[in-house]
Amino acid sequence: MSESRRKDAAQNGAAHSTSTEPHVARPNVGNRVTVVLGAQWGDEGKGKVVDLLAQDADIVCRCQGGNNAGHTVVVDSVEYDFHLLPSGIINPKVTAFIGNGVVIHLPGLFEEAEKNMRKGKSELPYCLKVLLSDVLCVFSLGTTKKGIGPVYSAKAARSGLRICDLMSDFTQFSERFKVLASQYQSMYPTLEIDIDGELCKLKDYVEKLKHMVKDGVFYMYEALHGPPKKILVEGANAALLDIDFGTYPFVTSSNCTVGGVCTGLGMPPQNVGEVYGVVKAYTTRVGIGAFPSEQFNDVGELLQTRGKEVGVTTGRKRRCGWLDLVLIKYAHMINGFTALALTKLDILDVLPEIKVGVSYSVDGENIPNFPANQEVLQSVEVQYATLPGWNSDTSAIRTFDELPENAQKYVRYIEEHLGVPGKNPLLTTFMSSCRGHRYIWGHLVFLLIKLFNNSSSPAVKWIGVGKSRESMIQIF
Ligand code: 2SA
Ligand code: GDP
Ligand code: MG
Repeated sequence: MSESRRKDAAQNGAAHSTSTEPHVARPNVGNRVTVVLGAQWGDEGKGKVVDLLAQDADIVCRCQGGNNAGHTVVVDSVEYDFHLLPSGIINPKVTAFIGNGVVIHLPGLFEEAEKNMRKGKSELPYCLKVLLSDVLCVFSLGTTKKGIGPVYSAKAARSGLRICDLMSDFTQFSERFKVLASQYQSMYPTLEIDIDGELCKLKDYVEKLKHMVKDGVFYMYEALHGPPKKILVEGANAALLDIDFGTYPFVTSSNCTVGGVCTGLGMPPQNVGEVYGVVKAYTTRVGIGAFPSEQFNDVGELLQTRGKEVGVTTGRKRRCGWLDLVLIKYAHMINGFTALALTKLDILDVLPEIKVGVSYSVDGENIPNFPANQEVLQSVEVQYATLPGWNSDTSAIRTFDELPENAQKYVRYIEEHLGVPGKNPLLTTFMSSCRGHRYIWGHLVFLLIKLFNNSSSPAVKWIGVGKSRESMIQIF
């Protein structure tokens, strides 16, 4: 077992023996999963973070969304894009697990596996390592891009098609398929479905899927309660696209926040360990909907072109704006991030000054919360803090200490701003000043203070200054 795995196991063990609440016995929770979630409107660089964390992982899971997601991973200058397969699958030792919360387009799944196999130099049997639990499957509607909304609607209407049904009696599955097809045809009268043709194709998948399908709940239970394992969960889309907490109705159809991990994999909340929030150093949004810090000017242009902000799935240009800490704070309230990974800091290298959204006001009055109503959100005025830029190339930098002072300050500003009331300002300042140093005593002091500090402000653990996993700067 590697040192880090041993530490993980020890931490898990410690969690069941040292309760801080007297009289409340904590059960033996088993292994804990590390979760990676988008903290903005998606495309924060989750794929890269998952690939990095998956280096010594045993299992990498997807728990929600479908092939609307587009996660990029760059390894040895080869760019992979994952839509349904978890990004950590580049590690040949990892088992990819697609949970019940995911909606699957079967042809898309196999095409994606084959495409990435062709790109990779190795002969990774991607498909054979994929396990599907009772996921929903969807036939292409043709009219609605990836069909994510319709298939989740069918799930809620209890007429969805599940892999467990496809793998059982095919006659019964065919009946269910016909009911769903006729429901869709009554909703979309011009929709033509070749029922026999589609059923024939689906039947062919039964053979292909046979070795991959497992009971999801049982699989996860065994993984969580067996020997120590590093289990990663890759969130698709992001907090502000969450069906419940996002900028409704301009959201996706699943829970992209931490609750989606439990419902999408069939596991209890006490098995959730680290929750990484992935934060892009500025904000982007693809598609329509309110975007308070959007910049319709040279800054927006620069972020879009320098950041190559183009949708991985659809090729749409992403809208761009300043980092908005109001919405990151909101995402943190929901997800309880234990740490952050800050990506694309290098894109800000050329800006003389950088703005950060710190609060919203409506009709001149500051508001304490992130507005749920879209018209209100459209009308907010953002108050910005202006920080000095660093005007130098960070892309080759690999340690926090080597980052320009103003870049370090930008990172610390983000952490400090996400602090919650009740936080000790003296400790925060001291922690921040310790964080920049690599000296052992600095680390020890930092850890001790972290231990005794009640703050729920998540620390930035990783900073991205480039596309490859090597370009992630680790801050202890
Ligand atoms: P859907 O297709 O029903 O989930 O669309 C609903 C909204 O969710 C947004 N959405 C996304 N936003 C960012 N990234 C996504 N993945 C691709 C990427 C998107 C692309 O990596 O860039 O290529 O365009 C993604 N998927 C869904 C979507 O814009 C709608 O606002
Ligand atoms: P995801 O959906 O969150 O996985 O993100 P996407 O893959 O859709 O979009 C992120 C884009 O930014 C991809 O093209 C990544 O290769 C790229 N990227 C990620 N991190 C960095 C970084 O730190 N710097 C730069 N320049 N590009 C990055
Ligand atoms: Mg993406």
